[in-house]
Amino acid sequence: MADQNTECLVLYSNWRSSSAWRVRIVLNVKNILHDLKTIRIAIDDGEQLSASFLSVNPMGRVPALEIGCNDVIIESPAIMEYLNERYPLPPLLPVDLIERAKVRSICQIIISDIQPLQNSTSVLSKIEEEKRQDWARFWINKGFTALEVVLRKFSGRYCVGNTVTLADCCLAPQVFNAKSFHVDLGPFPKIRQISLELEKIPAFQRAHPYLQPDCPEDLKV
Ligand SMILES: N[C@@H](CCC(=O)N[C@@H](CS)C(=O)NCC(=O)O)C(=O)O
Repeated sequence: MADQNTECLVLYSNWRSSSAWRVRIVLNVKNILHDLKTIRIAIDDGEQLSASFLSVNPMGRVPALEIGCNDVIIESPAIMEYLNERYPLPPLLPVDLIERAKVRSICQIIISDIQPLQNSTSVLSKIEEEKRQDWARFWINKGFTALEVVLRKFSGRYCVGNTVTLADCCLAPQVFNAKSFHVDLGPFPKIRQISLELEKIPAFQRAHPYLQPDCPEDLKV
């Protein structure tokens, strides 16, 4: 597919951010030309807290998408939906309204009910260091337990039916996070099966943290 851009896009990203990773997948699936600005995230002195980045996203979080000279969109669901509407091919939401709602339900389980509790630097920093892993594992397990039930009803080859959707763009990074926190994926066969399918897709592969320019050299592939 040819690049479909008519506007200049800059994604503020971080190699390890699963929220930015969702958006990177959407950009890749749709072959949308863009530049990356990488933001170094750290608890106390990260670039996400700098005045210049706070002027881009007052929440101090990635991702943010700059569009041309005047517009910035923050929050990954808003960015993904914008890209899906602005660059319709291939569509990442089904036509059928119920199917669309199913996709958005899965996105929200991950975006609202799992990721913020386990991956946001500012949240984990409020928990004693030795308790952070257990905390993260607890919330991922809770979310994945529900997600496994939902996927048993909704999924085909991918999260909803047999076509890649925004739900898949959210699932792949969340499975990576689960593995980094050593969550036992044994009880989640559907999640594992879909994740294996997603790993085969080049657009998903190219968005992987270990291929990002700001990934530490010892992890780069
Ligand atoms: N609701 C936001 C969450 C973004 C988010 O949590 N980003 C994390 C990285 S995955 C971040 O920038 N954390 C910096 C911090 O918490 O200070 C979205 O979906 O875009």
